[in-house]
Amino acid sequence: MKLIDNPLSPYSLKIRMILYEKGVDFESQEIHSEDDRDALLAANPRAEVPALIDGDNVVADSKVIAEYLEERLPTPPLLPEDLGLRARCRNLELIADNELDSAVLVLSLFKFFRPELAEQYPKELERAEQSLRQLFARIDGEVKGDYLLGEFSRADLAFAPHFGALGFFGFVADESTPALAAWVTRLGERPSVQRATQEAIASVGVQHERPLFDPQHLHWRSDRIEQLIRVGMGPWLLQELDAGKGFLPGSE
Ligand SMILES: N[C@@H](CCC(=O)N[C@@H](CS)C(=O)NCC(=O)O)C(=O)O
Repeated sequence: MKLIDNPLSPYSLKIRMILYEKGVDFESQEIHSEDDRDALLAANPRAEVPALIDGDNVVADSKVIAEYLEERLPTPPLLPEDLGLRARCRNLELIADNELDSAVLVLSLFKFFRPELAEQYPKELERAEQSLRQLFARIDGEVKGDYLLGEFSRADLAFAPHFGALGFFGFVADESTPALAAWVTRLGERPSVQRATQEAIASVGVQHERPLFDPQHLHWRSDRIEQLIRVGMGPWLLQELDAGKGFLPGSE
C-alpha cells in the first residue's frame, strides 16, 4: 500500500493515524513540491493529498480512503457495530473534515501562512477566532464519556490533526469547554496520534523548492471558501484569485 500525502495536511495525518491504529505497513510518498503535482494529479484530479494506491486500486479523498481501509482492514474496527452510532460517527467526521478544518485553515492564514493579514484585517481575525470558539462549544457537547461515541472510533481521529495544529498556534480548549479539553488530552495519549503529530512537527519549517503549499499561492476550495466569506475575507479572496495569488481545485 502506498499513501501519497504530506505531513502538514490534516487529512493526510488522519489517514496515517488510521493506518497506525490498524498496524499495517505502508509506504509514504510525500508530495512537497509543485514538481510532484503530476504524480498527485494522476491519483486525484483535484490535486489534493491524500491518495492511496493499493494494487490496482487508486483511492482519493480521505473520507473515501477511510471507508476503503475499514473494509480492507477490518481489525481493529474503527467504526462501531451499531447502525445509529455508525451514522453519528460519519456525521462527526463531517464536522471535523468540513467545519473544523475550514475554521482552522482560516485561522492559520492569519497566524501562519500570511501573518501580515492579522494587522490588515483585525476584525476578520476576531471573527475567525470567535467562529472557532463557537465550534469548540459545539464539539464539547458531542463528547460522550472517554471519546466522541463513548468508545474510540474513526471520528476521534478525524478531529485529532486539527487540535494538533491549533495547539501549535496556542489556540487551546480551556475550562469553558471541559469535556473537550479532557478529550483532546486523551487523544494526545494515543500512540497513533503521537506518531503522526511528531511527523507533522518534524516537517514544519522544512524549506522546499517550489513548495506545494505555497503561502503566496494558496489552493482554496469548498468549505474553506465558505469560512473565508463568513469571517469577511471574501473580497480579499477574490483579489488574490485575480492577482494569481490563489487558485481553485482543478484550475492549475
Ligand atoms: N476532501 C479532501 C480534502 C483534501 C485537501 O484539502 N487537501 C489539501 C491539503 S490539507 C491539499 O492537498 N491541497 C493541495 C494544495 O494546497 O495545493 C480529503 O478529505 O482528502
